Amino acid sequence: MRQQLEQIKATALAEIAAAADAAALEAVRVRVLGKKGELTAVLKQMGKLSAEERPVMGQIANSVRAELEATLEARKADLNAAALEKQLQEEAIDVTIPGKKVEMGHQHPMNKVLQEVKEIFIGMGYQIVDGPEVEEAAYNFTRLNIEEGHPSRDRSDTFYFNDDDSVLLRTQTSSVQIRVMENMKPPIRVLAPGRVFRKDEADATHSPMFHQIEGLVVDEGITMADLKGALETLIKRLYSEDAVCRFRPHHFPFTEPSCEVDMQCFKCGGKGEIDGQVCSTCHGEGWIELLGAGMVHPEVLEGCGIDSKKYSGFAFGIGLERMAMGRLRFNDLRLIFENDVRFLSQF
Ligand code: 2NL
Repeated sequence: MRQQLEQIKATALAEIAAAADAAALEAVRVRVLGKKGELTAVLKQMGKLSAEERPVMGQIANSVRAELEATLEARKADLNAAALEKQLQEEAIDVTIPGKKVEMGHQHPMNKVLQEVKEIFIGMGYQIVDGPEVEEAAYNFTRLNIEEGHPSRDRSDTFYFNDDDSVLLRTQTSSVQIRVMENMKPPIRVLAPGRVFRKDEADATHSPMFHQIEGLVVDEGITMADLKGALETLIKRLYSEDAVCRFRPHHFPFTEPSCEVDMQCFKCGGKGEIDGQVCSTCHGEGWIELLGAGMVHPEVLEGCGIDSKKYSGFAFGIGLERMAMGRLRFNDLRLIFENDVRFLSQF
């Protein structure tokens, strides 16, 4: 029996030393020390021993059990420590490696110009308003005095949603101002920036979607002088205090009288040529067209429930892309929509 115990101990110790992980250790423990284990099986035979041998064997068996238990614990601790060490090695972070650079973005150049224009008008007491891009023809055309059959209503120029041409993608943000006049009482001072849509082929100066900024002022005693003052302020603040403006007669159905506003060409100084060459910025005109404007037509006012004998107003419409091209000095509209970072990052 003593030999049996020595044999069990020697085999178990060798297996414990060879165990590669906690599961292998547990298997040894169960096989040797478990309820149905080898050591228990030997102890069950103690009954066959003489009264003198029994306590001696009992003592040997207990010391084998104690030694195996202690060795198992020690080996388990060693394996845990080794596993932790391995994990720490594998998950080590080199805090000295330089970080990945995050490129900082910035506002789109057109948004910058929009922001500048908004701030100039907010400074003159205007309120920023907006409205739907999907609009009724009534608001986009009819109530602006644009009658049935007017070329701008043509299906080749405007995106319609239905067969009776009553719902469309707005072609100008004037529709927003009609809604403002319906809902607000004078004095009115609003600026309506937003996207507008026209069936244009995209080229250097056209896009089927572009941005417009329209303005509207309605109060008692508003005259063309107020219109000129507001627009000259815009142009001088946006471009330069030295900018020279020209107000040229024009026609719009929704304003009377109407005008277009030009700025003297900053490149050639209004001469139309540089060293005998036609100026590439104004194409020899000496002037750059910036926007359209006029005194709100009395019938447009009346159509919104505003007494045209008591009140008058002026309105204007600016193409934001064109304004941005002049302000930031580039000459192809498509650059605005392509979003090529090589272009955008210059501003
Ligand atoms: C342009 C310039 C313009 C207006 C827009 C307007 C709005 C209302 C009443 C009267 Cl609610 N006018 N807007 C006025 C003049 C010019 O836009 O070149 N448009 C084609």
